[in-house]
Amino acid sequence: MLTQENSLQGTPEQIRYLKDLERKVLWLSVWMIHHANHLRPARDGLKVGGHQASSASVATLMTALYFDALRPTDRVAVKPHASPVFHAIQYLLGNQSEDQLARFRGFGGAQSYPSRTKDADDVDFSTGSVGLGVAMTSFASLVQDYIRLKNFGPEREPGRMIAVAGDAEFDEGNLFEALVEGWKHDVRNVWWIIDYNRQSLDAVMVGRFSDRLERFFRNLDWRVEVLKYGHLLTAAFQRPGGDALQHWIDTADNSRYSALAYRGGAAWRKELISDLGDTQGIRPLLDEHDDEALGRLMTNLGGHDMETVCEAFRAVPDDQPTCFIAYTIKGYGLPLAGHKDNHAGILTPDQMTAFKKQMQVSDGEEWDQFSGLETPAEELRMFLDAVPFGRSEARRHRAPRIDVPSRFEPPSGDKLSTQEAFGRFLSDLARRHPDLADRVVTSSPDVTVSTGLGSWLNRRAIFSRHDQGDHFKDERILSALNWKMSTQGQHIELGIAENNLFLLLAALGLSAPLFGERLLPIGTVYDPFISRGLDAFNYACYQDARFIVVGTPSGISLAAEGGAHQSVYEPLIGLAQPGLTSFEPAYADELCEMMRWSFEHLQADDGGAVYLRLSTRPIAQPSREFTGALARDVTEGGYWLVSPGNQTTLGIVASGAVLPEAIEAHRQITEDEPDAGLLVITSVDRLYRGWTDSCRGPLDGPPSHVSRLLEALPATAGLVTAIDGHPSTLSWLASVRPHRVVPLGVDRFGQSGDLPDLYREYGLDAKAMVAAAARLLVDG
Ligand SMILES: Cc1ncc(C[n+]2csc(CCOP(=O)(O)OP(=O)(O)O)c2C)c(N)n1
Ligand SMILES: [Mg+2]
Repeated sequence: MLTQENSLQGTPEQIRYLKDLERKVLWLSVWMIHHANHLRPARDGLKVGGHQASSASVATLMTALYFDALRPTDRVAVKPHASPVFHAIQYLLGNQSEDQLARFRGFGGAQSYPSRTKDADDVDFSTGSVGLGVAMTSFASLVQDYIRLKNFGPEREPGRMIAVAGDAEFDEGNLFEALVEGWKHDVRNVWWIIDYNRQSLDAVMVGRFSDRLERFFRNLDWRVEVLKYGHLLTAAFQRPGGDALQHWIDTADNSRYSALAYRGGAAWRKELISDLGDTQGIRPLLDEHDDEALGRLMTNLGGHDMETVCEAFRAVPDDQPTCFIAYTIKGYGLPLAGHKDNHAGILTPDQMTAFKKQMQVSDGEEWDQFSGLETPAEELRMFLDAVPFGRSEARRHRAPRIDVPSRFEPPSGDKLSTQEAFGRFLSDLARRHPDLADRVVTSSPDVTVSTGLGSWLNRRAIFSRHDQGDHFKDERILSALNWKMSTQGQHIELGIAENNLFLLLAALGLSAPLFGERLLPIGTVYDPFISRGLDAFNYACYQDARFIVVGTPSGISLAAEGGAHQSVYEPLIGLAQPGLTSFEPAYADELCEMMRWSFEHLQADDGGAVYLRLSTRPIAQPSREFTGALARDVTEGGYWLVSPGNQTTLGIVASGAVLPEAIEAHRQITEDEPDAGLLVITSVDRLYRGWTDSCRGPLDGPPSHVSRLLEALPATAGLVTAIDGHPSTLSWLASVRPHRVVPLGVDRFGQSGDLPDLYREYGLDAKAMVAAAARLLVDG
C-alpha cells in the first residue's frame, strides 16, 4: 500500500520513469545545441550558445511538470532559454519531429525561443523578452475566469496558467506590475515556478534574494513553496554534524557555492575539511562518499530532486496562486555547472564525447527516444501514453465567428472628435447590436473615462470576479458614471501600467485558441504612453493576439496638455509593427467603417491586431452618403476628398486631426490652382503594405491602392503631406510615382498652447501648407 507520502511524491516506479525521462530530456536538449554547432554548423559561422546551461537548470522541473503535474487544460510559459527542454519534451510526447530538433535554431526548424506562431509543437505562450511570458500567465488566468464567469461555451475545468521562470526575470519591473494587478483582480490558478539558479546572463547574482521574493509573494497572498534541498541533503542534515553542514551551505557565498559546483567532488572535500573538519560527524560523512558521490550530495538542491519537485507540485491543494522557488544550479549535470560564464557556454567536442558516454548513448542513436535508459523502451512508452498532458485532445481551439453587420450607423453631430465618435460608437453598439457587444471586452490603465469609454461603461459595467455594488450610487451621490462591478461586467479596469494593458490584450486576444471562446478586446491608452508598453505590445502582436488598441488623445492636437502628453512617432509604430494594422480617421463615418473592418479582421484566419489613433479635436463632419466605394477606400487607406483635375500641379494629402487645416489650405490654393486635389489618408499602414506587396508581386499584377490614387495626378505634380505626427510617416509617398513630396508634421517635442498657436509653431496650419505648396511650385 502507498503511504500518504508516497502517493504525494509518486510511486517509486513513477519516480524511476520520471528520472529516466529527465535524463533523456537533458540529453536531447544538450545534443540539439551541440548538433546545431558542430554537425549542422551555421553557414554564417555563428555559434549557438545560451541554451545548454539554462536548459540543464530546469530539466528536472520541466520533466516533473509535463510528465506528472500538467493536465490538458493547463497552459505554460517556458523561460526563453529552456526552449530545447520544451522541444525535447514535446518530442518524447510525439508532438515534435526529429527533423525540427535537428534544425533547432535553423531556418524552418524548432525556434530558439518558444514561439506560438513559428513552432510546430503547440507552444502556449511565446517567450523571449524576459519577464513578459511570466506575467502573461496571470492575465491569461483572468481571461479564463472572465469567460468562465460569463458562462460562454461549455463548462470546462479551469486550467492552471504556469510560468517556468528564470530568477533574473524578477529584475524586470513588469513582473511586479503584473503581480500587483493580479492581486487586485484576485487571480486564481497561477503557478510561477522559479528556476532559482542565482545566475543570469552576465554573472552570478547577489544571494539572499530568495527570502525577499518569498516575502513579496506572501504579501500578495500567494502560497510560496521553497524547494531548497533534495532528499539526499535532507537526509545528511539529520546525521551527526548535519546542522553544521546545513549552516555551512546556507551561509556560503553564492559565488563560492557556484564555483565549487563547477569544480566538483575533490574541491568540495577540500573546502569542507578545511571549514568543518573538526565538526563531529563530518569526516565519516565525507569518507562514505567518493568524489563523484560527494559532488552529487552537495549539489542535491530541491530543483534537481525529482521526489521533492513532484511532491511539491502534487501537494498544491487549491487554486491559490502558488510560487515555487526551486533552488537549482545552472548547467547542472554538465561540465558547465556553476561556472559564472556558462550562459553562452557550449560543451566542447571532447566534453560531448564524455557526456554521451555518461548518458550511455551510442553513435547513431542520438535522436533515439529511449536509448541508454534503465527502463525498457516499451515500459516508458506505456508510461508516456498515459501521461495526462499527453492525452490531451486538440489544445488549440477554433471558436465560431461572431457576426458583424455590414455597416454601422455613425453617431450624429455636426462637429465631433474621433474620440467622441469612438465612445458613442461603442455605446450605440451596446444598444443596437447586443450579441456582438456581448463579446466585446474593454480595458484601460486608469484612463477609461478620459479615453471616451464612459458611456460604454454605463451600459456594460465593470468586470470583477466578485460582485460589488457602486457605493456612490447606493448613497445617491450624483455621478455620471456607473462603477458597479460584477462577473457580468465587460470592462476590465487596470491600474496605471501600460505593460499590463498590452499583456491583458495579448491574453484576451488569444482567448479563442487558448480557451475556445472568441472575445473582441478593445484597449484604450493615451497615445504617447503606447511607448511605455511597447515591448509588451510587440509581444502581443508576435503571438498573433487579436485586439484593438485605441491611442487617444494623440499628437499636438491635444494642445493645452503640452509636450509630455503629445505623441510624435506613434504613427511610425503603427506603420512598422508586424501583426498590426493601423488607422487614423478624421471623421466619425470613417471610424465606424474602421471598427467594422477591425471586428472582421480580428476574426479572420490571416487577420491580426488593430491600432486606431484618435484625437480629442472636434471637427466639422461632412454631410455625405457613405457609399460602398467610399467604405472600401477608407479601409484600403485613403480617398480623394476633392479629386484633382488632370492639369494640376498639386495634391494636398492629410491624415487625421489636421484635415480642417488641409481643407482650408486647399481652398486657398484652388484660387490659383483650381485643379488641385485633396487626398485623405485613413491608413498609411494599409497603403504602404498594399504598395510594397505589389512591388514584390508580378510585374503585370494589379496596381496598389495608393498607386491608383496617385495615378490621378500628372507626373509633374507635387504633394504636400500633413500629419500630426512625424512627417516621415507620409514622406514615402514620393516613391510610389514620380511626385515630389514636402512632408509636414511634428519632429520636435510639443508644448502647451492652443491649437492655432501650436499648428503655427510646428508648421501644420493652413499657412504652412500653402507655403509648402508654393515651394513645390517654385522648385518645380
Ligand atoms: C527583455 C530582455 N532583455 C535581455 C534579454 C537577454 N537575456 C536573455 S536570458 C537573460 C538572463 C536570463 O537569466 P535567467 O532568467 O536567470 O535565466 P537563466 O539564464 O538562469 O536560465 C538575458 C539578460 C532578453 N532575452 N530579454
Ligand atoms: Mg537564472
